[in-house]
Amino acid sequence: MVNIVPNNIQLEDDRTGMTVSILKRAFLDNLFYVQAKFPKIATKNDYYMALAYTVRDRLVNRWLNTERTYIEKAPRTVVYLSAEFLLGPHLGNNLISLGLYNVAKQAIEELGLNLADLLEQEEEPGLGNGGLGRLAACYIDSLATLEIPAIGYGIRYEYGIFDQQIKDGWQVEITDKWLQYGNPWEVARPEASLEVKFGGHTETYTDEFDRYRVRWVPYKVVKGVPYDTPILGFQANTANTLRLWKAEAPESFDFEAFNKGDYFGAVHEKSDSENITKVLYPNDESYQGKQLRLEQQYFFVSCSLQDAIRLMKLQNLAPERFHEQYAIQLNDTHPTIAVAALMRLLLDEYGFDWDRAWNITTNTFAYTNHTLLPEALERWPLEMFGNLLPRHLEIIYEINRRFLDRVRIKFPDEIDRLRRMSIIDESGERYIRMAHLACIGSHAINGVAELHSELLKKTILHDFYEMYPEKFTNVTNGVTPRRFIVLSNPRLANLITDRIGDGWIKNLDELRKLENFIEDSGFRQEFAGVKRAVKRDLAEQIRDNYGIDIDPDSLFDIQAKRIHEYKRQHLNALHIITLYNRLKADPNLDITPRTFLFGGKAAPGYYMAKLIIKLINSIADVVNHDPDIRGRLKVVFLKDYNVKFAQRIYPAADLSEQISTAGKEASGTGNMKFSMNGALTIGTLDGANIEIREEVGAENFFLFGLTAEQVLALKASGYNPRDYYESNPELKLAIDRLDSGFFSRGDGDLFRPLLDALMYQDDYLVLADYASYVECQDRVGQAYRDSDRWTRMSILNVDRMGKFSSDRSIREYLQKIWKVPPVEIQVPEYTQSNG
Ligand code: Z2T
Repeated sequence: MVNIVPNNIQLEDDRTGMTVSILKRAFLDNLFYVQAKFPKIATKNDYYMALAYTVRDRLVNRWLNTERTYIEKAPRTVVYLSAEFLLGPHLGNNLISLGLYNVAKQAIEELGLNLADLLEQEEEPGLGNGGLGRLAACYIDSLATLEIPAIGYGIRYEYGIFDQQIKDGWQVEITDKWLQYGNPWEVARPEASLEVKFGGHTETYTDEFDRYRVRWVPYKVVKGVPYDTPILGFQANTANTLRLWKAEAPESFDFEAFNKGDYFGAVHEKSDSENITKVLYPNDESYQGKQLRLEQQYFFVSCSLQDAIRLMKLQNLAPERFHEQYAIQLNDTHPTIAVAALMRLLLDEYGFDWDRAWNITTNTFAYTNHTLLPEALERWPLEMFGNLLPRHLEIIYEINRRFLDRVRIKFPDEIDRLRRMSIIDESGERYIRMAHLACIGSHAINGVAELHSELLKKTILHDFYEMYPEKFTNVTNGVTPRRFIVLSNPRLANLITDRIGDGWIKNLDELRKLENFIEDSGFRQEFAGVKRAVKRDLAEQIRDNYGIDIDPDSLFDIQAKRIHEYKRQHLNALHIITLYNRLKADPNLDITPRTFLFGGKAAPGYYMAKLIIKLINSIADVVNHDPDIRGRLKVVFLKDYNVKFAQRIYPAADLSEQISTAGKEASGTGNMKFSMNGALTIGTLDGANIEIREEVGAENFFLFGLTAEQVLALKASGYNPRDYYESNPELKLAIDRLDSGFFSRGDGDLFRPLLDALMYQDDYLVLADYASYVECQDRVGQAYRDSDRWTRMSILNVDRMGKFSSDRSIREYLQKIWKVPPVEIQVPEYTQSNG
């Protein structure tokens, strides 16, 4: 119970004071005056909110200093355009950035509360699906830490990624009401709202200089309201802004008059506008050509570009300098309509001629591709596109006409090449190919890991590579060590800092100093002790939430990521069945005890992924309850995997499963987070796994499976999965047991679609890689028995993760693409007269 009223407050209104006593006073003040609660009736959420406001008060001065500096100095600015920002909870991260974590912990404890409980209370903004959205969040963290002027623009989804429940082993989706108790980290700026047009038609007219001009007469207008969230740099004065747009009905659209007293109709139309930012589309790597999704994309892009131009006006800069002022990164094709939208603004609103507008546009944009999977490539039905954005369609036709002229010049008499490269797919129903628009409208195109960038040039973007080789580059992904080590694994962070100081947090390459301690058995023991303690914590949480006892000394073998056939959670499942079968055949077999943990959401419409979740839960039911197993194998599907939970998972892992079919995982970023926390990887030569292995050394990485090249060759030579089934008795037994209903209470049909896909198609070569995977897992099991050797390998994984800091990625983007220098923000001093 809160009962201490701190004394010795020096400044009645101090909002920058960060001592324990000032924080206590501020916390109680916020509880009373903002939450309007006294301790007796305050809920845990009230306490969370009181602390959140206490922290927010202490970052506003940096935030406003940053904003003022950017307005005054008008520095060149990175704009990160992304339909997703998978931020995760803010409170802990902000405490760390401000250097307030320990002081706040003490203050909260002195008030009789517990910081961990309050951190747990925060509903995370799950405004993304997975890796792509989380990458955007890591990148804005690093941009602020590196003191780069930057703005993140995105969508303020009212409902983020769904909450996952498991019923009878199946995934059930629940709406994510993340805003229901209020969001203390955002500031609405209704005064900065903008209007976005949709539909209607275009007209031509001649302007006062007798020039031919086009005007767009829309069918409807939607208002975009910005909500700003501060993004603090770590131990920096920079606090950049993440500006997320909410759609509302505009006042200027007089619904009352328009609907002639039809009150119900007017309200109905209002809710129509608000639908645009209602909900995040929960598909990670497959697109559905839904009009509402295109509306979301155009809505936030239009708001963001208008906003960027408005800021230039405030800075007294003319729009012809747009490309000098902004480097805009397109996070996949989702915001790619920006190419046509900027052209429209420059041509129709500012009266530039085509060549000038095009020069500005292509010098502004750069495009990051995040997948090679063909089902993820966005294509909009031409008719839908034209109905929604008639002027943009005209502009895209003109971009395409001029582009194809150039292709004809570079590659004369190649009709097929023109057909392949056109922005318009005319092979059947006509579509707009957004990746083509992105490549043509950008000066740089990058993949997210070395292999991925090479494959882009060789496969889906090959024609564009031949056309514009100079545009292509690679920037390997990275993750922020602030959230994924310091915040999520404080025991490890403290141990590291104890030995090498805290420079590594901003300069992750300094982790290499740990190598000096590898022969120090005291250090190795402490390191192993950290892992054991974290595993115990997780085991306790799993016992509390699932009633399942797991052995903290067993090998924690974890696969946590979106559920997808290409990520092959079912290959992992086949291995579990294999170990189970071995123990059933010989109950006294001496195997390494393992706990298999899974986490991840399936796209609601992706039946096979949902069946994989059911499969894992069904195996768990049998394995966890079979007395012959004697607890040596445990399987748990952890529901509702999200950023908050991920932060608990990575530190507790011994083994990180990165087992995608080679050539399919563009990069992966979970692989980096696990490794940073001392997990060893079992993985294929795919995405960033290759670079992780290069860094940690082949001897500290469990490699298996076909290479990307071998995958292609095998498919080309006529892959027959049944051959693998017939010739491998363990594989055959595993599949037969599934087929017999052994894991589904006798229902031999339950997993039929999955088994058929494996036996007759197996697009992702699960059966082809099975033997290699199981053999590799056997080596993992053996290695774990030599715990000192394992600890050495684990230490070397942490030690050699420097490359995978998102700070390194951002430095590469800055050098290769953005060319934006840092701007130091002056030390904040709280003043009343800060106008
Ligand atoms: C996504 O998370 C990724 C790619 C997508 O392609 C879409 C989504 Cl939602 C359209 C992932 C990749 O699968 C992963 O390999 C990569 O590490 C991540 O993006 C960030 O680049």
